Amino acid sequence: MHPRDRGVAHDQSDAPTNLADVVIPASVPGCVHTDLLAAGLIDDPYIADNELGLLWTGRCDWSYAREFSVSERDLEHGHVDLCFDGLDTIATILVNDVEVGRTRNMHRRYRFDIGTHVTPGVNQLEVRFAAPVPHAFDQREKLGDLPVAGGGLNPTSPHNMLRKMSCNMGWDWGPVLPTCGIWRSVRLETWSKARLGDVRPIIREATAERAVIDIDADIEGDVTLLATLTAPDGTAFDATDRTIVVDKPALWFPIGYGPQPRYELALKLRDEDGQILDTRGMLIGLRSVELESDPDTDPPTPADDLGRGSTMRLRVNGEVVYCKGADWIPDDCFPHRVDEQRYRRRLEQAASAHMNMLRVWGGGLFEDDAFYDVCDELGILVWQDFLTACASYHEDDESAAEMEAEARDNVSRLMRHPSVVMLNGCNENLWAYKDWKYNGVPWHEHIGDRGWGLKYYFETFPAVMAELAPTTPYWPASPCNGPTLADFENGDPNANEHGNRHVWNVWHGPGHYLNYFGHWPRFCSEFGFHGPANWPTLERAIPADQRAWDSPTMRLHNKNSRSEIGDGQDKATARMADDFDVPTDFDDWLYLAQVMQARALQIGVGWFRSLYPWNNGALIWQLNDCWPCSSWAMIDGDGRAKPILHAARRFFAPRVVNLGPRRPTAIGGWDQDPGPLRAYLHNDHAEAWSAILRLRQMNYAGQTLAEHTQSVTIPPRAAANVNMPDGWSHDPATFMVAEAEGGERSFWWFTPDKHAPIPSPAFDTEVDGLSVTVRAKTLLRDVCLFVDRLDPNAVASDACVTLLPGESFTFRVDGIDSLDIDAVKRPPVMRVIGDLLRPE
Ligand code: BMA
Repeated sequence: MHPRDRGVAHDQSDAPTNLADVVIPASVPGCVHTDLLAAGLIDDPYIADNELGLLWTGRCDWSYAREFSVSERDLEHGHVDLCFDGLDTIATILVNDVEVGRTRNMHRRYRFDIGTHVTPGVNQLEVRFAAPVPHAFDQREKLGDLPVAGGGLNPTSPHNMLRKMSCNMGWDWGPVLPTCGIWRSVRLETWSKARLGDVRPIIREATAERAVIDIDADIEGDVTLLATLTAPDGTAFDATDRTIVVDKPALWFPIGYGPQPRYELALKLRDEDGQILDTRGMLIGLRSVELESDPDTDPPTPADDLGRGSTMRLRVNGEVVYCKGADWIPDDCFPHRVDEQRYRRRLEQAASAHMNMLRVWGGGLFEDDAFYDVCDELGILVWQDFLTACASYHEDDESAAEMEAEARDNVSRLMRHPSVVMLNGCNENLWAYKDWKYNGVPWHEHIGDRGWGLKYYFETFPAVMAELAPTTPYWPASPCNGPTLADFENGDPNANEHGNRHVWNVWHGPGHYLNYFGHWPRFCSEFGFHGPANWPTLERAIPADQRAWDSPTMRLHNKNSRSEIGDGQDKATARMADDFDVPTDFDDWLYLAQVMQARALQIGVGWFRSLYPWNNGALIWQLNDCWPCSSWAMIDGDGRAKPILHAARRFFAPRVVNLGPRRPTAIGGWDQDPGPLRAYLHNDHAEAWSAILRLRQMNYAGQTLAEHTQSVTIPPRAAANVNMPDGWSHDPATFMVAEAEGGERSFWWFTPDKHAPIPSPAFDTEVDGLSVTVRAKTLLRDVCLFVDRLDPNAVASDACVTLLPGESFTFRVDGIDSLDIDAVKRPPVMRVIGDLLRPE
């Protein structure tokens, strides 16, 4: 359908009176916010404090209407289906004023046969949406309150009471913008004898020798399904009895493990007269995938014995994949604005930082196919959550039927993608049941003997998977200590030794980033550290008089929940004070806050990789943002890479060296000695790594005080470690460097910058076209080149680069025609930590 005719109107009080009963042109796909914005009737909710003036939008009923035409020929088909790919959320559909259906789930596709309600010529369609927010409260009234969390500084909303993107009601990184509208496409489909619905290629086997694919499909009508699979080289394989066997298949691999060939699956429905009645084509990839959760037999780590537990690791085509990546949230509060190009841009940013996995988080969406198509193409593995997050859910018949229908619909739609390697029952719901409080009362006490969602994670979802995607792994929760109900009942869902963990004990806990060394997860699917958005993003969203870290508008654009330290801005500033004297200047604050984020995740990821093969995954919370704000995101709300994304390119690189303690040690702060140190090498590469490892103790003047070199050979996809020599002091006036010839390098600092004898920075800068070379004469820490200060579209190739005296580094700049040489050499473009320390 196309936007036309009567468009959107709202009919409820509580909204600005000048908008009562007005008719507004609507876009489909779209939502009321973006239509109101396009009509100039509201201010952009992402700017300043406009969000606060728009809460009424979620409390109004809205109606979409238009005319559409149907021909005699359409009607001859017998079936005239009105197909909605997404209705947000509580909708009544009327055709020529006759109700043809009701929906209450944003996450499902709907199809209504309206053949008997239409006539040749012009017909009327109306979709009436009931206000989502009152509906959620009404449901709570009707079904009873169940614990819910996640909203951060936003008011707590019962987002668990309706099947709508949870974060839409406000999250601890996102505003309260409850949308309403026809958010995905809508069309008329006419057919007579047969129709091909979803097609599910089930990869029964995929080895270098052969692949066996069963074609499962939803078919209406008495017809034969014909299937042909065409290899990238053009060889075609026909199905026999819906099974296709491919000899010597070109297997699909995650990025860093092999290529991503895709096969074209062509499907046809043929009737007994040989007539083709429906066709479909899709790209698939041939790979096997297993999620291993096995008890340890031997201490599986090169570090000291961490005890026994059970693995959590993913095998693709028989090989364990070390999962490096981040958690994905909806890229916009108005998700219909995220098109293929924007997905591609974001996913390429992830791939550029060597990420091979994204977890699509359960408080968001089952994304559009375009998202998974690009993941297929790039080799990014997708861990897809079922959409439940930080809450408990009713299990009454109606709620359960809705949850099952949603699961079926989306598993059926997404399972064909080779990138989709696992589905996961929920986000934090098992953990919350055991460990969290709701209004001061433990969740399990509040819930009592009522259903709260366990049935979905351990019965409904696995049953749907077994039926529709039997070869795609399923896991009950993130975090979760094992695949069975008994694991949940008898264990700690967020354990180091079993399954996957969320390490929130650092940011939401004691805070100092050195605390990451106190955790030893088998697979860490969430851990993160705040950083503000980049300057042009803030410049767009924060009015000039609010550009201070503690201004009301900066605080409004940081939804992190309040703790004893204060809100998210206070927390970021307290963390900054771990390493620096907190500056008063906003530019300085932004730079240091972004550096803190990059440093923290360098430590966190570096440590988890040091624990390989005990640890098999590090997913950072969170890759992206949905609006301009301060959050844990690596890419800000306007799509700009924060320095952390560049740091990630180094700490997620296939080969890394990391310094750390010899075993997990909770290091509370700089005043605590880490104990004996060790250099850990992780070779996440198909080739063996032979390197000369150079260990040094240096002073801040750049002199080497002690040195040790040693050759190491690490087999493919393996790890090794070398102890720092005994007898090297932990003198705070010194630091340690461990490096291999490939440029892999790690530093260990014994004291924060604010106390370290960091010399006043001395360096030369050479600008050659769009290349900027920095030659260090002194130690330079965390050099950044914020070229987006010169042009909002300009980007530099790296950030947070640390150089020893005598070393140089070249930044390449893109997105700008030429560089202003003088401006490039000084703040706020060129930033070096030493500039911000007190002159001695
Ligand atoms: C976890 C996530 C999100 C949240 C994040 C930061 O709870 O699953 O709900 O945004 O931590 O607090």
